[in-house]
Amino acid sequence: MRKATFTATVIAALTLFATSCGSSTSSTDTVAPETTAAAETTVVVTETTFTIDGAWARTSPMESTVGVVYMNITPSADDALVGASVDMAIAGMTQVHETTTAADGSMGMQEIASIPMTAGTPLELVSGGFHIMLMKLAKPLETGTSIAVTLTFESGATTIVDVPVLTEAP
Ligand SMILES: [Cu+2]
Repeated sequence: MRKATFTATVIAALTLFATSCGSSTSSTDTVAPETTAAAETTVVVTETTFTIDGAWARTSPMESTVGVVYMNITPSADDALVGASVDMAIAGMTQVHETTTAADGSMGMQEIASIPMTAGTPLELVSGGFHIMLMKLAKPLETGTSIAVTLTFESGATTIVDVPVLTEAP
């Protein structure tokens, strides 16, 4: 039954196509809706899902004005992490960092504009690697609280992660 229906639909579509191509004077009217339909098909939005696990922020010592956030982000499609942010009431500035090792072996870190992500593979934000840096903390991060961290991806997608403040990795 299904096969028969499908065939009938194809024939109908072909007939319609032939009709629109065949007439030249009324083609503007006929072609316009087809163009719209095609455009709508192209614009189908494929939603990328981001699976987050192991998210945590390290408790900051009383005098500290910086904090750090770690997590694993697994995208369902290739993408790139291009930014992170938190409420200004928590930290005045948030950056995505990479840990670097200088020629003399000393460790440092710097802001990174984009971290490529492969579908199905976790991007690990870990101590000694990529991480989210909270700077100009309004007050030290306290264990038992949590921070809403907004992640921004190259595709334009954003996701908000509720990050618990812990003393050590979960
Ligand atoms: Cu950092």
